[in-house]
Amino acid sequence: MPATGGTCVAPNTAVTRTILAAAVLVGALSVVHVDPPAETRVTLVATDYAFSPTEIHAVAGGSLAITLDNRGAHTHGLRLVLSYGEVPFPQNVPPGQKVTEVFNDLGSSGRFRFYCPVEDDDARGMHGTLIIEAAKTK
Ligand SMILES: [Cu+2]
Repeated sequence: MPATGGTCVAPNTAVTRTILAAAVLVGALSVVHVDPPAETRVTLVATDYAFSPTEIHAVAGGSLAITLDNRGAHTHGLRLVLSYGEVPFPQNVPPGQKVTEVFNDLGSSGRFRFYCPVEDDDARGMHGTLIIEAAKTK
């Protein structure tokens, strides 16, 4: 009974394919897609005695590349206050110079601050808000 067998096999195969397709689809939908870590680049201009911009946004789990561009007449530096503590810019920047550093551990999301640790520059106005946003999922 090859003809009957053939007609029996074909629907079964189709049903199997449908079940497999549905399983694959369900599997695909249940996977949480996470974007690769975001890299944020910002140029922070330092003058005597302010930073511009005064607000920096970055993404938790990503990296933050900061170019500190000192256009003031005095040496300036930078410290980031993050969820786990303060992280210094590795060097102070002399007047007229630019230095870029990359911060790879931004800690948890939240609203933090950054400031210039040189003398009393923070009190003179050299500070800003650092917003670490939660990594996006979709
Ligand atoms: Cu300063």
